[in-house]
Amino acid sequence: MTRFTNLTLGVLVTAAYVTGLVAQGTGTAWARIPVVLHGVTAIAVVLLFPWKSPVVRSGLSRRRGGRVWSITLGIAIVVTVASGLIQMTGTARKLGPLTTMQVHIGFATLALVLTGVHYVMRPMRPRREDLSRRNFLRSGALGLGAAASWLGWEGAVRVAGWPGGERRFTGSHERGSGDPAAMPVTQWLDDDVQRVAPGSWAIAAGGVSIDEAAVAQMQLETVTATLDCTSGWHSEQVWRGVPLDRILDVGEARSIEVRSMTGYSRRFPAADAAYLLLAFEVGGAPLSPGHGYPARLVAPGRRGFWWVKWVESVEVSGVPWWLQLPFPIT
Ligand SMILES: Nc1nc2c(c(=O)[nH]1)N[C@H]1C(S)=C(S)[C@@H](COP(=O)(O)O)O[C@H]1N2
Ligand SMILES: [Mo]
Repeated sequence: MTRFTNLTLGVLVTAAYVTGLVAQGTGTAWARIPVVLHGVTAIAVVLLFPWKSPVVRSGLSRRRGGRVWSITLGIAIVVTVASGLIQMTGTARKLGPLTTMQVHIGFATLALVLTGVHYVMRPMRPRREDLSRRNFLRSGALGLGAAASWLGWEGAVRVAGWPGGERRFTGSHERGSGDPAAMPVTQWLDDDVQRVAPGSWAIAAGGVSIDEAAVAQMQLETVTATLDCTSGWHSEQVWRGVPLDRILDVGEARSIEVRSMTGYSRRFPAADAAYLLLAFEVGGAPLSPGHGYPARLVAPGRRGFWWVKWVESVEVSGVPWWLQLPFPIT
């Protein structure tokens, strides 16, 4: 059982991380699949603890190298699981100076790296016996137990009447829908809110410069769309702006690059031009500086990090949209 426990834990920690990443990258109803798998794989890690603890105890008494790493890994997993369970309840937005989700992602990343370190220090070669009938039955039992526990926790969140019972399919909590002033202002990593003076700006779009006067002449469209941030909240607002296919000649282009004054940028499939809105207003008023004045992208069905704020340029390009990192790094 020790070997099964160790191997399975390695697989589960990796699977929980990957499903978490996929969930964070998905903005449509499909997100429910990785979100559920994420919860079930993570709870399976918890269920294996009773089998892992004797291994841990004998390992610690042997005082071999790498103990500090192993202990740190244990702590990282406990904090990751605890912050994940708290995030599900919606009872604490913040744990100290960080949001619950930031704590969760930070410690999860630490746990993944330390799992790699642990494997290098205590390598295990896969063997044919690992695929035994017995191990399949064990995995099946673990999977069922984890699924039942996950349902139990989701049920408990509802019975307790915690705000987490109302989460969206991405797992995010609702904040300030219909009231832009109550919608959080969030940056991906290190951007600063830009304060742009009215009348002083112009947005480059396919060789044309769009300024305040040009926007006043445009026929704007109204789109109701939900911004769903990977930090764990979502907000539905009524946006007004111009679809990108009206200001760009997409022609044979493969992608559209939307760039911020801060240098932050994202690349979109050219085929999405009609559904992407360069928005100037939210809730019937111009965007606030925090929400992207003078213009921000509204990308329905995509997570918040695609909704570029303080847009400086919108340009077609021959580079395919997927030729970029799945998540921004600046
Ligand atoms: N230029 C720029 N645009 C950005 C970001 C950023 O850091 N810089 N953060 C993105 C992320 S992660 C989110 S969730 C939304 C947040 O939009 P809001 O502050 O209007 O709620 O903006 C997106 N647009
Ligand atoms: Mo975000």
